[in-house]
Amino acid sequence: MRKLPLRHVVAALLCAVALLLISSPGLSAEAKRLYEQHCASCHSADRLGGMGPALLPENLRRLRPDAATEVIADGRIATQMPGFSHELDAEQISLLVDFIYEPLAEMPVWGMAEMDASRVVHHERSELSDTPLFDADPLNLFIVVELGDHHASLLDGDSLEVLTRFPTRYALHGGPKYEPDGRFVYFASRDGWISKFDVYNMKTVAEIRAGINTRNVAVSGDGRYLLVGNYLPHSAVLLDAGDLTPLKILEARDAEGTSSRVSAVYTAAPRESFIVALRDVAEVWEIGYGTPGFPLRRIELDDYLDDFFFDPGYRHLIGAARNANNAQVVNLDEGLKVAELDLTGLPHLGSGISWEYRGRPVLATPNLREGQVSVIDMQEWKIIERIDTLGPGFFMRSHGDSPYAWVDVFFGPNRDAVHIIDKNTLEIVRTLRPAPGKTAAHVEYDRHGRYAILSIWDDDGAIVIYDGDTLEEVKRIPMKRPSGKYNVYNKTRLDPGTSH
Ligand code: DHE
Repeated sequence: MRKLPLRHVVAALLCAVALLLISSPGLSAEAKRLYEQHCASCHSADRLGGMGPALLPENLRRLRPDAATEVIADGRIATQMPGFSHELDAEQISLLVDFIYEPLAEMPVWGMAEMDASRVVHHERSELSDTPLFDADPLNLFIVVELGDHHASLLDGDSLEVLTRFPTRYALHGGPKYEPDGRFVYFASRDGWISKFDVYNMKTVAEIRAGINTRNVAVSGDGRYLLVGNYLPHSAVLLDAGDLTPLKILEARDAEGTSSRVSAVYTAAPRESFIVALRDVAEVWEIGYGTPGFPLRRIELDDYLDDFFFDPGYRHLIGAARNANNAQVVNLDEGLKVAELDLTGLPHLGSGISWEYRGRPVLATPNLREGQVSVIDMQEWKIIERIDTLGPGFFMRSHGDSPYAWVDVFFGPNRDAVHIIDKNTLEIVRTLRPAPGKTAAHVEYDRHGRYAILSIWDDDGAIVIYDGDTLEEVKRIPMKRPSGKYNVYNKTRLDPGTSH
């Protein structure tokens, strides 16, 4: 037998000792204990996701372990993930990193049978009135999501009174989506529940759990179908909007079979299609809902795209990867990249808005890493202005009939400030601090552009209603960590000042 050199024997022994140490029950028990203490409340005890995403190797492919170490130590920009370096030392963080990259002994299954079994119809259509139970313009209502105690309020956009307040599933995310006439609205929770709420009758009428860890829901332009995007399983699920029956599971895989989280689903009503954004493969999908069989078209991209904006006609998609220094403009008809934009501040394109500036359509987006709003000419696809703000922003809003655009300063010491930009001069004309010390965020206009409503994003928070012309406060309604608010008319008529 060939003799091994001594240094190889020593190295092999050291490796064996290291492996023993890593897999020793003491260390994994400690990792489990740390996970339960610091991570489970948001990511759930089984690592399948809750308020935070699922922490499994299948879902962490784009995050290298050294980057995961940094995230645990310092937190993650634009998410609720805080840093733990003041509570955990390097060894404890490293144990946690090993723990989250460990495969689960058994991956949970969430297929047709599980979805079907979860589906509940609370009220049959025959039990519901076709006339609203309130006296208000049904197109000027708002849903206001209150994350603080998992409720939503139905607000009359004319009288500025709350018509009803009702419980929602735990941790909603993404905008609730209205069917075209605004009567029914669909909510998605991060743990997979899709709820259908009848605005006229002010009742939740049906629910289904369409995934384990879900991103958002989209409603087809004809109101007949819903598409749900999931991080876990790696799928998009098509539902019948009527009673939420699951119709089809689209497994998220590229042409080579590599599976991917679905980062979000969108409706492109003028194209009669859904657009599916994939997180782990460089593809975007278009699924026709107006054609039998829901045909899938793959558009191959140069890079992963994490965040999207669509031009008003849905001819172009503007997307940015979280780790890139630019954004890509993709012509959806041709399936080709037509331009690149030099956006270094981590644009939050999902919150972008558009308007006509000096005869040209422009897109404006806040940035999550830099205190700057980028204004982009959508004919030539170039940046025409960078408006400095007091810090990185999350949400930007306007209204087709308003001369102003609002942008929050969601991060940093000035998170209680919100800027108002004149859309004709691109200058900040007013900075408001509606509740000093508390985050002010996410503005939405009423149907007519008469009022702009802002959230004080705090458990002891409020919505603050401003006059759209004078910018003076009109009313304040206490609410529990109100996040987004969604006006029926603006959302269903695709007002260019809001997201859809
Ligand atoms: Fe969101 C919308 C992705 C963190 C509040 N968010 C969206 C959409 C996407 C997205 C793709 C558009 C889908 C839609 O509306 O149907 N959000 C992400 C992330 O990837 C990110 C950074 C990490 C994550 O945790 O998933 C993230 N988002 C947050 C938050 O931490 C926020 C502030 C609080 C929360 O709810 O968890 C938050 N996101 C929102 C809101 C909208 C949203 C209020 C809807 C905006 C609108 O007006 O339409």
